[in-house]
Amino acid sequence: MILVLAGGVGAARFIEGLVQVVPPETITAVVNTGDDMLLHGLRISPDLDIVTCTLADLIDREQGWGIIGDTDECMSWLTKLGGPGWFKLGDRDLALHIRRTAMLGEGHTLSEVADSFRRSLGVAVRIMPMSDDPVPTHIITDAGEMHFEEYFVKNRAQNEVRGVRYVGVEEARPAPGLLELIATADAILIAPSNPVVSVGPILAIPGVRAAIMASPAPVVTVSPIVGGAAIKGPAAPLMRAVGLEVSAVGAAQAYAGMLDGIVIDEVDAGLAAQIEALGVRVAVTDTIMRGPAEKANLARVALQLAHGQPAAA
Ligand code: FO1
Repeated sequence: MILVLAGGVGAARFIEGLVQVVPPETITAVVNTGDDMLLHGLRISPDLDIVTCTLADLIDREQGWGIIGDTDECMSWLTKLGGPGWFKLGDRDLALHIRRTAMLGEGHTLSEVADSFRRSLGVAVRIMPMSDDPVPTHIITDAGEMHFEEYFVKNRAQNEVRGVRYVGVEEARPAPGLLELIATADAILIAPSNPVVSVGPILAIPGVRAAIMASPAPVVTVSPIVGGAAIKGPAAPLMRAVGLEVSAVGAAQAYAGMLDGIVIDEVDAGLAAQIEALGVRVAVTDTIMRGPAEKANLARVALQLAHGQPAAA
């Protein structure tokens, strides 16, 4: 079984590559829920929905989030009635949040909801949240402390970042079965996601980091930083705020002590020796996931690196 630690868009695209090279039933995605929030009284789980809808081929591919062909009738009425309009929820997308809120209200766990959604949408990859307990990511900025989505979407990542807090993480429990999956995985792949606000929350759940360190499975990541910049999203200011260099070296350092290998982009080939000096194996390939062929190649290279073979880029 291959375990993927996943954020949103980058992780979803990476898993689209993996399903081309190994049977989808052998993959489990453990997804960040630090971006989850309550809006309009509804439970929103952006990364779970992005991974599920991408693998179901229902995602709006231009945005990387939201549902293809969606409309905004409900949203325009919500704002007409004085509701917040900064986080766009399409009519089809709203069905996910309404159904999730209803199921949670009936006593189901978030793990059960995630599993039910992926089965209903025909996704063979197993999808689970990092925890059934809420652990919202807060960004500490010059304008105060705020939820990640408030920083990222509402304020367009304009505030100066001073730090990051995973609220309530000390009391959070790993999702049921997660520690056992870590212990028995054949490989643990850390998707090309933001190390601070996507993978960081997963690793901060008590017991998860220790289980990964104790697992015999090789741990391999794909750098989300190419040529000193994030492929998507606010990785740069967030990495800087926690003292990480915004580079493939910084991406490797984010997982210090647990990483066996990292796949870096061709433009960063010059950093390979510096990363290898940290005791981390390096594979160099094209990491920009433009289409199915690039995604499959990236997945193949990551798996080869995990299993100790030289990369055939
Ligand atoms: N991202 C935006 O930049 N603006 C939005 O209005 C927005 C709405 C949204 C709705 C549902 C969903 O599942 C994701 C949505 N996202 C939106 C993406 C999301 O904010 C982030 O990309 C992830 O949280 C980071 O992985």
